[in-house]
Amino acid sequence: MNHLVYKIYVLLVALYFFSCDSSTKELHEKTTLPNIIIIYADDLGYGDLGAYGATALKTPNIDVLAKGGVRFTNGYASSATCSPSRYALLTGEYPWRNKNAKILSGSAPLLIDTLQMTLPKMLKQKGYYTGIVGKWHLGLGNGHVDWNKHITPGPNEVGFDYSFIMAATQDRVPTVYIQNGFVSGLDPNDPIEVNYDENFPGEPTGKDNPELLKLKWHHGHDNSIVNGISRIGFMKGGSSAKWVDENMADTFLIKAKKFVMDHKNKPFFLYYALQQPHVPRTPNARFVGKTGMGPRGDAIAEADWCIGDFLNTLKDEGLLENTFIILSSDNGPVLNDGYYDNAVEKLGEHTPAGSLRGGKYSLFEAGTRVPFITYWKGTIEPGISDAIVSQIDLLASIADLVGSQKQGTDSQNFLDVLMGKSQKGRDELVLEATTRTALRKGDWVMIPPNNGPALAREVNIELGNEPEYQLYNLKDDIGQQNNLAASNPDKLNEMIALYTKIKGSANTETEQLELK
Ligand code: NG6
Ligand code: CA
Repeated sequence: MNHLVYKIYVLLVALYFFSCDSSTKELHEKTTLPNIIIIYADDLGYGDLGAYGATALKTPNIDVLAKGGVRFTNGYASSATCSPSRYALLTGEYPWRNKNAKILSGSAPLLIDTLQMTLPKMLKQKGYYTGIVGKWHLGLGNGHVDWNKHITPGPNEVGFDYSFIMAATQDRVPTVYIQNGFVSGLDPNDPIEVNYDENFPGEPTGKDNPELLKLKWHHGHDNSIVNGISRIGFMKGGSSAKWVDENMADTFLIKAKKFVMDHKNKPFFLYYALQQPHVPRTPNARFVGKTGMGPRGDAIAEADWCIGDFLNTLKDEGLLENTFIILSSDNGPVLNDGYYDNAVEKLGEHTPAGSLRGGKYSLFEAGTRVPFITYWKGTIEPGISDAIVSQIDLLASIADLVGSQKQGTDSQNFLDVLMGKSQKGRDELVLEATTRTALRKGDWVMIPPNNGPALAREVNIELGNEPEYQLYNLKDDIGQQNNLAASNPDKLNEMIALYTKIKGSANTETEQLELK
């Protein structure tokens, strides 16, 4: 259906059913607003998918989405790490505006203000049933969480009707699922305690008890041991509630499918936040050895299978024609992120970042430029778009789709671009990596001087830090090899002026220090 006509139709019907009795309302809800699903991977790189050029690694199910929808070649996460990206995805605000938007510990307080506008809140106001299944990593509670009681505020207080989450990351305690604010499967006689400063007396750790480990830590990750894997942070108790890493993908998939089945008769929004291929990479036995690339490749194969199975549910239920799906990743790829899992050794010819420079944590392109696919059977025409799109714009764009005026601070409406109707994406975008920022405008990227290390040694990723300004033209130099700052002062000054105008006084303390 023509997009504009569709929107007018949605608006008229929405106006109509607000004046109807509840049974008429229900009837119309079924045929009006589309379901919306965000499928969000963790640390999946620009080059990790078949649809984005991978050949050694096969991702047939995600490729179906890419081939049947719009595959964006210039799609961005808002940060090169998880929590800031997810913050921006849900709030439409640049993470560098919030000084606490950094990689959060498992006991960090909720990062989103409960008064802030969020994507699920906006959709809820429009009558959607909203849910999150998977990785949260946006903090919980007010700083002193008792994991044995109602854990609040959390996702349910910022717009989600339903939540089934892991609190932070697979490598951080507490290693339990939390459903609607309560630890799932917890035995009250075996209470959970979490501490990020010190261990509980007598509890084994990866550092002191390497003989108990089935997966050895490489850097960090030497605290409490759960399921033979040592984590970040200390945890005690909660035995019956602890997750089994190898079953995590299936657990999230089952919950995501159940969410769809339970709410298929009215508009729903699902944020399906897969944990793969973040460390520790623990594919189920069904996928072990499938790619020859070790756990990282196998975890991506597993994620791809999960997405295929999930899409089959939508198909079987006849929902694909009425569901807008967005697939992306929270940041770029990393190989050794703290465990000896052969990600480097077994990589072979595969290039997780494609032809981009850097990776997770980096201000270079591979930090934030990620797979970005939109799919809506029968509504979005298949194609490839080179328009610059950012996850930060999903709030304003989806608001437009459902007829809401709500917006986040930095979120702009690019609905037509997401629908493949226009190629005119963002003019400019601030890129972020652990509070350092850069500017992309058109084909150009400017990275301000930064005295931080050029290379993150342990993960072996170039961070984009240089004591001098960097200026790259991505059209000719996608791998960011030729710094044109000295040879093109006019462009450099134009970029600096725009960057300063956008960032204003919001420069973070870290950056000011590093720029001094
Ligand atoms: C880092 C962890 C890394 C990963 C990252 C968060 C160490 C040494 N490294 O601090 O393993 O957990 O945080 O990743 O602890 S993210 O994708 O959730 O941002
Ligand atoms: Ca991540």
